[in-house]
Amino acid sequence: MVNVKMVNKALLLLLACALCACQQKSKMLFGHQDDVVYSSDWQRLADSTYADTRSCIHDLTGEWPDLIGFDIGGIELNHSRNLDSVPFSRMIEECARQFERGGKVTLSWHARNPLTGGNSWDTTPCLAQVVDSSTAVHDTMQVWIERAAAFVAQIAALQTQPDQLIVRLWHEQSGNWFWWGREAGSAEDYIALWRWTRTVMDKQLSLCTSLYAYSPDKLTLYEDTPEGAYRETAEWYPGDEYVDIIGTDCYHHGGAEGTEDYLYRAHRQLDAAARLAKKHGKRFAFTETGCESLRCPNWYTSVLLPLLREYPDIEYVLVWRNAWDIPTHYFLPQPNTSEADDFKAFMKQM
Ligand code: BMA
Repeated sequence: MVNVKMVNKALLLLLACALCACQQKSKMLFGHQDDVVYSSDWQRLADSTYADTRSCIHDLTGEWPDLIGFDIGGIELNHSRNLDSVPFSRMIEECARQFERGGKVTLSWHARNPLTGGNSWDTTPCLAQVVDSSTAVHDTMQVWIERAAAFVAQIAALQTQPDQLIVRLWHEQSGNWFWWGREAGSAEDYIALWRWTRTVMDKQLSLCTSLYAYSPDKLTLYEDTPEGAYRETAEWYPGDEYVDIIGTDCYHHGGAEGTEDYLYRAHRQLDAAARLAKKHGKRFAFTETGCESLRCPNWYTSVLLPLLREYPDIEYVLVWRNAWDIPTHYFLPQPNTSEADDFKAFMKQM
């Protein structure tokens, strides 16, 4: 005879597990670029030890960040510091600490223009040459990708848990501000660059693993409809074998008056990325966002939070850096300000 009590107990257990799984799934991670190396009024930019680690998010909330973003721009030239003066040795130390705490790291790469040697924003066209294996620019790029891959491999090897490292390659290609942007070459060339980069990285990472993220920005190539946005997002997609996470980058400009425009673009882009992610069975993220100088009051609780609530499948959201070198270029508030209270309230409700 079936013991009713036991069946009830088993059902309750199942329900508890299901609830638990739901709760785990809905835990969206929050990240900040360069969170532990500087803020607008402090710097930890020496090649030093763990002892003086500090974090913008920890200063605000008392908690260590779920996710930290770092940029490896400069590694291609064997520089000792990245384009924002973060020593690569320091980056490695901070990644190790972050992984030990159980957190995640996302890497981006503002690589220089391999044709001119100018920075990422030097849009002198070069993409077709870069992917043409008969050119000298291709040879340069091969060396650059190998250097980047060797550095990424060092970081990947520090992971203490699966899926702690996310490498976001050739981001914001839908814009026209980087040399790999959509005006600089065809979707075919962009995809070739992406696949080549990932292939070299995979080889150097060997047994270590990383997740790879694809993240367009503004979508203006086709008609301003959900279909047009999706078409552009899908056209530059490097392919299922190469991409693990599909996301988008979208910023709030123009203070409170810019809210409507931000939400409009964010919806378009998030909808397109979510649709592509679903279709291809990929993870989904809000790979970069923010409101510079927090010019829109209570931005975190009044603009970002309601937006995120509409997209429970977003795995993580990353806001950009609190630059030590540009006073107005910050995306997290300073502690002890009204905006800090807003951010704390946001983090509690995330
Ligand atoms: C940009 C700005 C730049 C910075 C670059 C790489 O969005 O923050 O000042 O050099 O990212 O971090």
